Amino acid sequence: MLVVLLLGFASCTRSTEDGAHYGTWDEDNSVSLDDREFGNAWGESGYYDRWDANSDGFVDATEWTEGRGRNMPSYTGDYSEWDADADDRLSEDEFRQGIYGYYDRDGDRMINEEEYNAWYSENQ
Ligand SMILES: [Ca+2]
Ligand SMILES: [Ca+2]
Ligand SMILES: [Ca+2]
Ligand SMILES: [Ca+2]
Repeated sequence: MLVVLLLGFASCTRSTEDGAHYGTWDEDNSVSLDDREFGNAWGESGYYDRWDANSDGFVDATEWTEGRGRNMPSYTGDYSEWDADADDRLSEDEFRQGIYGYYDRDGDRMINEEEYNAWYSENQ
């Protein structure tokens, strides 16, 4: 399993060398993405729009379940954990916090390049 992960990471690193990726989003050159920088990164890639299938500006539980199966099948958390105000829909802000929490694998509240590449490889 570790070998597979390493190979995946290596190929991902190669494939992103020619594109505008991690360095572009790290606006303050801190070598990590805070939640705002990370939100900009996937905002411009149309990531949220893909989750919000009916384009009403919110990700409801059905859309979330579909998105989870498509983009992060290994995720084991629950929709209610993302829906901070419990109105049964995720605003873009709630969604960003949820995604951010998922991809911040070491829990330091920053997305480093390795964590970013994990998101990128699962979502392009
Ligand atoms: Ca930064
Ligand atoms: Ca929607
Ligand atoms: Ca909500
Ligand atoms: Ca982190």
